[in-house]
Amino acid sequence: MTGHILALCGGVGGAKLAFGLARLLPPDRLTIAVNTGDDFEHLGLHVSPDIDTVVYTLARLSDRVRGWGLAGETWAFMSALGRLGGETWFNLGDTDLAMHVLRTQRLRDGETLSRITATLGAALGLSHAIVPMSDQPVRTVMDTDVGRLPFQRYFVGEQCRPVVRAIHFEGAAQASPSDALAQALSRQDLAGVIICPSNPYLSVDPILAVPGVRSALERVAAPIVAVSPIIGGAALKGPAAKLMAELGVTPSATAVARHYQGLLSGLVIDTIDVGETAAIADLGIAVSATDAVMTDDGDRLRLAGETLDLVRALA
Ligand code: FO1
Repeated sequence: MTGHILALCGGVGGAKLAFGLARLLPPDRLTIAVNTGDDFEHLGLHVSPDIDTVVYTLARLSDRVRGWGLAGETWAFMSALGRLGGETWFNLGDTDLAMHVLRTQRLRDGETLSRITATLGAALGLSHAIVPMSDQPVRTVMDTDVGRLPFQRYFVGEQCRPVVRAIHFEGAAQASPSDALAQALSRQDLAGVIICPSNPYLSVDPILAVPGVRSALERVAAPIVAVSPIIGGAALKGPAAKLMAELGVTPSATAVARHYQGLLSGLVIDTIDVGETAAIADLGIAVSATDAVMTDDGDRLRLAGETLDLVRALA
């Protein structure tokens, strides 16, 4: 297959597939557009969790157990912060701090998040394009049974315990896609779009909420293929299944297919969900069933390869 691939990506699960895609495709054939709805200001620092998870994962620096942050991290800053009575509900590791301090300083100097992400990625040896969905602030906010919560307060502070009634992407209406995302969407040689196995509601919907993204995807002639983050009715990590149930949706691969209906031409599901093939096919979406759990680098490469195979088959 020739041509360019655009991957839409959130944090941990998405980053694993992005790692596989980056191993299989040269830098000039892949753009990884990342959710920034989880971004927030904390202790005066600009935190971009999903961008950092993708950058650290591709640079092979991420903590494989936590999924976020750096391997071998130390937490002296957090201890000192706690001793002084500072906020300790959100953890910034000692080495991870460098990323946040530099990003914050450069944003204050007027650089775009796109440019900062490119230069910090390059400093870590990355040559693939990891780009924010937008250079304007979009903030995910949760309406819950305990009130309105900014995303990280819900996710980390409250450990996703509150019951979610609705999700908002503040600022989305005023935002525009980053230049690199807009360019990828309008490339003549776009061979496919891959929606990584990230939370559809929390990680992919913010990208689709940026004006122009969904409509551009609807016009894309190339196949759009998603990898289901729901396996056997559960999410491997994170609150996707709990959230779907709270929003009145039974968590399943079929529900993921329905969520993206109108965009998708193909869905990669786990073999455990193969019984859902007919229901998904009824939505006009082609199905490829495989082992969709990514435990090691081999799994990441295999699943990325199988996803590209489905893109190729649907072209
Ligand atoms: N997740 C946690 O569960 N607890 C944390 O204290 C935490 C800190 C943190 C710091 C930097 C960063 O880039 C990510 C961090 N995350 C933490 C992960 C983050 O909240 C989530 O992975 C995403 O926002 C959801 O995709």
